[in-house]
Amino acid sequence: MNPSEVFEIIEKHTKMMDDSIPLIASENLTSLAVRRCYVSDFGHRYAEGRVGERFYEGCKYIDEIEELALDLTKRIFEAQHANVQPISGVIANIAAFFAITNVGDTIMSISVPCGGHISHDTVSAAGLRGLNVTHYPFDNEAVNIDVDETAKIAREVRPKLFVLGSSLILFRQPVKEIREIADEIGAYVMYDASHVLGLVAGKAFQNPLKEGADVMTGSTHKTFFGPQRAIIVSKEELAEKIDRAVFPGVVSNHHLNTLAGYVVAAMEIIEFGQDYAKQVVRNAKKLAEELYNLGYRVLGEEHGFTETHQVAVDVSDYGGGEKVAKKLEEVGIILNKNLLPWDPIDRSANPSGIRIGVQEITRLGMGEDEMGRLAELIDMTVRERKSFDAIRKEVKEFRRPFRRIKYSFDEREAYRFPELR
Ligand code: DSN
Repeated sequence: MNPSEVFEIIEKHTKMMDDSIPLIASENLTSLAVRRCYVSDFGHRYAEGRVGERFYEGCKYIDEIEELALDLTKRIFEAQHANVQPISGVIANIAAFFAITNVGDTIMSISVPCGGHISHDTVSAAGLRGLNVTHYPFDNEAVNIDVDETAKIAREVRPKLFVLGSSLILFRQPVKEIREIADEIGAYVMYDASHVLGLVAGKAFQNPLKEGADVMTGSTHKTFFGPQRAIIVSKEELAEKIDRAVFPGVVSNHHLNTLAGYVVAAMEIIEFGQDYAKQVVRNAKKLAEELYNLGYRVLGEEHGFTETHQVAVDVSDYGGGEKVAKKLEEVGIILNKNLLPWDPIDRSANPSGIRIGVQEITRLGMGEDEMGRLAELIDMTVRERKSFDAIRKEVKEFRRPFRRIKYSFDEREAYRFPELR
């Protein structure tokens, strides 16, 4: 056994990613300033409990960081209450379910083929909480919830909670309309903003809290600039229930190095988030148009293709999502196969679609000018217009100038990594 084996594998992975075009919609890069926090002593410590009410000594500086995290989160999302302790999006969702619902309650959520996250369903967090799940009726062409049909079903099943937000999310969702239905039957509204958190923060997408949601959960590493963890923001009246559901409910210690990284990311979002979010949406729209002009079935055609970082393409004419995603991986274009609204759930091994996210390449500095060439590289591969060896070289060449992380303080100030001891 030799630890250098691990570093060799990490090195190979890093080189692979450096030579690739990263288009997984749930990923992003962190700045050097954020990474600087990962390797700090915070990663060795415990801070169970709330700021100022810890179960361990030695937490006075950790408290300063968590206090900053809470203040910045409330400011960014214009929220009455924040909890920054969940260590992932699913943990945040489980905590929210524990805070708002009881075993045996019914919730409404978006089905996985229509874009919903597994944690909104019985197979994951909702099931762990013992909830019954009714899926929203969905308008496949609009790639969105059918509000009129939802109202009818909701009056019958009387859900305790409406869950909004998705993993395949192209358009704003009808938060105000769902709020009205919820008020009629006395239900809560929760929005899982994991995918769009950075776009909400950058004011390029709906802020669910301002449109009537009671709670918003979200992971902090997709369109937001943070390390992998999550937040819950809510109305003040739910504060105590949410805090108790998080600790001692589903979190004991909460990874304090990434908490510090989250604070730096929140500062980056305040400084650069609006420019970034606008550029992300512009890039996604441009890429969708380019692919459409090349003859691909891009979802959301009648509605401008996308309002987020995502583009969804039906590639069933080319062997389906599995085959296409694997081909693209061979040339260094990394994305994922995805169920589309008309796919049965048991097609998840080879769904009709692919999902493309432009948030990471935007952080690397790509703009609309690059989207035409990116569409061309995707098309060349899917339709096998050249040898994959030749395309792989072109992909590497295309990626070469985009090395630095933009929309960060890194270029203004030098953040030296601490001497490790
Ligand atoms: N399943 C992840 C995705 O959207 O890629 C989110 O957890």
